[in-house]
Amino acid sequence: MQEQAREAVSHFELEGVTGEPRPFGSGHINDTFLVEGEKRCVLQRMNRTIFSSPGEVMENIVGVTEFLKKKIAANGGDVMRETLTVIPTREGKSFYQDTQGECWRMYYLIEGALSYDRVERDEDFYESALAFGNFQQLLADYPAETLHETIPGFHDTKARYEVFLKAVEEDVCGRAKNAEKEIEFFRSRKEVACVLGDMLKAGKLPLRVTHNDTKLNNIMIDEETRKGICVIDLDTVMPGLTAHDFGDAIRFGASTGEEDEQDLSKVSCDLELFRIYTQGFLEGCRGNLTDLEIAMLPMGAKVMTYENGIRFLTDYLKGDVYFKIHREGHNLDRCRTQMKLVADMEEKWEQLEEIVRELSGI
Ligand code: ADP
Ligand code: GN1
Ligand code: MG
Repeated sequence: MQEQAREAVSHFELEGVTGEPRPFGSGHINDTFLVEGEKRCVLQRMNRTIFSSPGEVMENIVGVTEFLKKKIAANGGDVMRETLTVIPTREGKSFYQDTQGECWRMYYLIEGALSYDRVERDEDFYESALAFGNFQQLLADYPAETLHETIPGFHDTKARYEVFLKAVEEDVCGRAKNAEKEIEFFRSRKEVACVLGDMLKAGKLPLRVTHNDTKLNNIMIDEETRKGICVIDLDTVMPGLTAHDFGDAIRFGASTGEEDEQDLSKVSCDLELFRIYTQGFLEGCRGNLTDLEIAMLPMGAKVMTYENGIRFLTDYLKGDVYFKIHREGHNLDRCRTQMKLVADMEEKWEQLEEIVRELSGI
């Protein structure tokens, strides 16, 4: 891939590149490289199994980043650091397709900022919540109808549950026997898959322009000011639910263990981190959430953890075709941490609801 990465770089409107593209970051989806030069950049080979229409993904990203740049400028912010900048190809396109059909894109590196795979400082988690809440507010008047659905039914948990059942039934790799308890765990809670989708269908929850992948490592924290300076990984910006954005951030960042921790005694939902994120997120949303949206925040955490659990399990059963894995059984390990978190949230349910009530005043 190295050779192709180097070749791809030469097609972008960029001077003074030095050295080789180097693997970078820890995302599960795209192949990311750091490119050194006069201005450091990030090169990504987009995952074309997952994103079947890369042109549509890039149209969304160009639209959203240009929109954000106008708002950032109007607020006196730094347009080069507070959102991504798509570097065009020499032909003026937003991505380059190589002879093998692989699609490559480039952004300027957000300098002086880091993304974290776990919460190292509580304040960082609070700042990430402010930034994701603010991101949603900045996009509140984005023309949602112009956004392509880059992954159909991305957070349609009910549809994902059906896909999971089918994977169990087909059992193409003969792995279901290794995951009987896990399969039963999600089956016995199948109502979780419908709660938010049903409320949306009934018109009780508003559809907003959301990020849909609010993992802590999808935000850049400024090394000096420690502010959540830039929201990245914009592949799945689409209409969605506030509870999904809140919930995904909680399932990843408020866990006391890593997403793939094998020692489950280390994994639980930290109430203090839950409180800190809730506070930051509500502040970032600046009072623009409905009471029901706020009341559904704990449910968002549970649903997103359940959803990721069945996604990891489905991928394990299908032979690890979606998420990148780095060891045997990696997706099963990830599935187990999500189960542990769902069970822990169930135990702490009253407390999660109480924290939200207390901080929001609903
Ligand atoms: P994936 O979809 O695979 O998660 P991301 O777009 O999130 O891909 O990129 C993976 C990682 O690369 C991020 O978590 C972040 O650490 C780093 N990264 C991506 N884009 C930038 C950027 N413009 N500036 C700095 N770091 C970046
Ligand atoms: C993927 O792209 P990344 O690594 O930030 C996935 C998310 C999952 C997450 C689990 C497009 O996020 O939906 O919640 O892994 N992104 C996509 O860690 O499927
Ligand atoms: Mg990412």
